[in-house]
Amino acid sequence: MWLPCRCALKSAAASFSRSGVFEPPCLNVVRRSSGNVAAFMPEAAGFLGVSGRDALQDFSVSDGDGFWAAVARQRLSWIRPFHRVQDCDLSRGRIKWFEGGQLNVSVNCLDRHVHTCPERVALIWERDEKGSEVRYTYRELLEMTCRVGNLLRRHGVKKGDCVTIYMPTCPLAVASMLACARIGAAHNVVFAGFSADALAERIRDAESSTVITVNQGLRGGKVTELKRTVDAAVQSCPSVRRVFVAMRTDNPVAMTARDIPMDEEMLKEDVVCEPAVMDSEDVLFLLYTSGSTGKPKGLVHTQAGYLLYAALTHRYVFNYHDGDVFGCVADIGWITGHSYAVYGPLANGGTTVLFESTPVYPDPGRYWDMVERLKVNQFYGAPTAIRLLIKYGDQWVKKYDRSTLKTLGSVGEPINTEAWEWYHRVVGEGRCPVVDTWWQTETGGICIAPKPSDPDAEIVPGMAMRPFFGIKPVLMDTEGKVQTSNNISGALCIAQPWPGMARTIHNHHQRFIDTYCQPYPGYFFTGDGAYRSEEGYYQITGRLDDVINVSGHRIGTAEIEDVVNQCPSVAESAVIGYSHNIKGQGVYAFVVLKKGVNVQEADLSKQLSNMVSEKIAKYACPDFIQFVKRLPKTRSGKIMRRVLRKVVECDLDGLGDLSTLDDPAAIQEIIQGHEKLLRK
Ligand code: 6R9
Repeated sequence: MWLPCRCALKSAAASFSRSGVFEPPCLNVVRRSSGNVAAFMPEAAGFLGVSGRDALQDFSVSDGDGFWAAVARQRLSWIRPFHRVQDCDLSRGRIKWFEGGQLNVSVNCLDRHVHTCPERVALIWERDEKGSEVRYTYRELLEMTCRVGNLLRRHGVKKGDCVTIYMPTCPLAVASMLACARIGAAHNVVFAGFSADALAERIRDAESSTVITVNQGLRGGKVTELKRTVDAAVQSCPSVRRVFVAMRTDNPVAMTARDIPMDEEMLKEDVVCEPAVMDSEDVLFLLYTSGSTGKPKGLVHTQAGYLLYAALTHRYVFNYHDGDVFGCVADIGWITGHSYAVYGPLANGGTTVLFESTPVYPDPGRYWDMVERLKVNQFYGAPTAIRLLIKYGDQWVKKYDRSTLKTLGSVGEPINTEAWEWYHRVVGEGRCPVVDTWWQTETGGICIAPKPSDPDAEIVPGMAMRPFFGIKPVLMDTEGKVQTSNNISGALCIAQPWPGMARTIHNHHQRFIDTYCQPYPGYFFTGDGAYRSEEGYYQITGRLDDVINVSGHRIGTAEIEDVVNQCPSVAESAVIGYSHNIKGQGVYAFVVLKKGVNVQEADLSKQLSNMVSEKIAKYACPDFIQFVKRLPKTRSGKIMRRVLRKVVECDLDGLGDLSTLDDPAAIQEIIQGHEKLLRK
């Protein structure tokens, strides 16, 4: 694997950022003082009459253009200034920010920091092997990025192409993302836990002709054959012309004519790479996520708006300051890794941790050992890991010095009160604010979180609470009307566009409109339900569609059903989520066999699990498979998932109105079968 080279031959930083065309970055510096708001947020210095965080939030929503223009001018470095802040029409799915503006995202994340502080650490790679972390300075990361950029260019990757990255969380993966941004290609990072079929589907949909991978992955001490998975995937991807293979372990792998040894070839490249001039609305990346159909959606994020939103939320939700070490333990294959392990921290000139391992490897003290060793100031993780660690006891936490911690973050799923309290009391010694951050792949960055808020403002356990700047959440009733009162639940929508939101679904703009813009015309529909408390705080109650959340990973029930239904013995299936005490939600599959099929249920269960793991990923495998004679359906043939959910939750009193059921006897059989399965 590419390691930092400690001797710089020449400066790789693009020199045009010194030309005076754009304002030099001046982060965390108060230029003009205008009351306490400017001390808190320098970008707000010009907002006359705005004092206090609440007033700033109000201003950011009521004068969104004024707010975002000021922030965009000051926080990003532009090659050419934008002439229009936004041109959006949510009802038509038209979202454009900072039109006329030109910039390069990699210059914003690297070159400008190399000019001011080349030797500052950009990345700390917390490798799977504990205690072997590697640091990369901004200069080194820029050089690595430039080499990858030149390599991609030399092999014909052009502006507008899409490069699929199938790699573990490591510096070369970050450099690959930034190299794409440098030369104007979009990246499509696919989580390295996805199977060959899932990877192939994403490569094909993204129309990638280039893939970047490693020989093998290493996670929790276990080797995964990533190159072999890519080999299998590209068999069904005729568009793929080249596969770059970097070496994460020392074990050689079979190379084909299509494969290019990446580390070796990078050595031949120059450390200077001319950045492409990009329009604000050019594509920065695609990221696939599950929806309520069987086909994952390639959400599209663009350059300026995404970067600005990731940077601003990183700075203010976590109260990140220069010199802090930011520890987001998410994999780069998810949006959290994109926004808070890579783009947000790097745009802010921060030091960010890349965590390659698991919370329990080599033992359940791994996170806190890392916090002590790397002197982590902000720790950002998932409730599922917290719940897992609670089971191992406090001693694994207390063994390590956590005095550097200032803020603790949670993301991916609702955090239950017990987990929140433990995180706050044991991990944070009761002195670190816990920020439960709600957001989605679609939103690009955090939309609701307890911070920023006044230092003494309350934080309620298990609640995301307050909208971020520029975010106006609304709750809709069943008729699609905005509910204005408090102490009420509804479908969570966002009433006005914000720079970080996804622009479309790759090649399926109509699906984007249908999913997010049509359900409540004029509003962005999140797919989540939420409750607004008496005090006006938001609490997310969960998905309203057929998407479940397993260990913080989204998966559409339809995707799992599609795989199960491919089994020749299966007539049909229904997959639902149920409450699981560690994973948040588990997967429960009801399966109807074809007539005349005579198989051992245990064997078939194993076969179906293997199929899900091979076609999607391990985390999507059902925890329970119940074979049933028929599924409860309405007379029009719709599976009544509501009823199945109640059976699995053992809430038989809550089965509700069964009068629309085609065959009420089906339910009795299902209840009995469920009880039998639990007794096993
Ligand atoms: C960032 C991320 C998004 C879905 C989202 C919601 C759930 C995320 C949450 C949360 C309750 C939180 N979710 N954060 N639910 N509280 N703090 O996770 O993106 O993978 O796209 O998932 O996750 O249901 O709609 P993504």
